[in-house]
Amino acid sequence: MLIKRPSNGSNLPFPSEITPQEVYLERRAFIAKMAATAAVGSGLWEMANREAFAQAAPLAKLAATRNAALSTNEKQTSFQDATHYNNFYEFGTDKADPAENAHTLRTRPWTVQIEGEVKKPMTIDIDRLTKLAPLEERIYRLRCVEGWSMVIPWVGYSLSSLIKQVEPTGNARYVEFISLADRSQMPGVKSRVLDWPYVEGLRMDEAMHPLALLTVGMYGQVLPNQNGAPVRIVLPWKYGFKSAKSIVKIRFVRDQPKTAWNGIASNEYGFYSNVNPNVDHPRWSQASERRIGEGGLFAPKRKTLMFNGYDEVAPLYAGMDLKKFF
Ligand SMILES: Nc1nc2c(c(=O)[nH]1)N[C@H]1C(S)=C(S)[C@@H](COP(=O)(O)O)O[C@H]1N2
Ligand SMILES: [Mo]
Repeated sequence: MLIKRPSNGSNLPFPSEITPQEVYLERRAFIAKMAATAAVGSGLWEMANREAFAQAAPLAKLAATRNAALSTNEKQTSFQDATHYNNFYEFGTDKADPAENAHTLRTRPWTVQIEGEVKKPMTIDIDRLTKLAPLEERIYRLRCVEGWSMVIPWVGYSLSSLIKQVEPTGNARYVEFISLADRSQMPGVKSRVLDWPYVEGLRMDEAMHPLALLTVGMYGQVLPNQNGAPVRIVLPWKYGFKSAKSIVKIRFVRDQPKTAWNGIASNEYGFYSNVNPNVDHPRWSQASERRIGEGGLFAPKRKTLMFNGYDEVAPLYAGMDLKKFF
């Protein structure tokens, strides 16, 4: 995510400062090699090794049935790319920061508090939440507002399954997702780049759409910390920032919630944030995108599709001016 250098003194990049992923990954590999060379024969070598092992810790497997009807056949992004090119500002603003820093996130014990306009509010343990409905694997495209996309086999179930259990009242018109914001586990929360906690939201009918996925895993395993463990949302027809990570609270409300990115730059990030090639970001075009891992620096960009290609959500926005409600 990119915003103007805000008046609050944070220092986010301008688009011209975005490093293409391939250059970026090569540069990091080079730096790592140099560091390893320098470290041989010193105590640093042992430290570097320990780090490598810590990152290789296996993630628990998660059995799920593929939902072919809701899955794309496109080539999947590699696990390596999907876990090393992330946006998770609680762990830093650099694409590699979450992979480097998110090992300090403690995902057990973990509870999600469900509150607000519901008949059955509850605080549910993550292990119970995971078993609330049969787990499905869904291969979704996810496009970041910055102009890149990935194809990831997510594991979870429709958010609607959870919503039905808590029985929203007639006053529930929107739902808010609130991420953990704990300075002791998340080094990025010290920075004032966003107003913490990270908050996102949906209109109720969007939240009830079968594509909205309550997500607990990817690539047949539990979520890696950098991808939003232990539970996040994935909304494939919206820009990636709507898909809040490491959720601790789900709140049903009457009024449209104030969301994190909209709060910091409302002219750039609207509430709806549907992928839309016809509505440019004020500072860059949204007409095309780069598929992460695809063909190096000079690979042609792909055309961005309306609703990221998920046409089945179109009825949710019938009659709305999507230039106004961007
Ligand atoms: N809590 C929280 N959720 C977040 C973000 C964040 O910074 N914090 N970044 C968002 C953005 S901009 C994107 S593109 C996706 C990236 O998800 P991925 O790293 O799993 O691909 O997470 C979204 N969810
Ligand atoms: Mo994003």
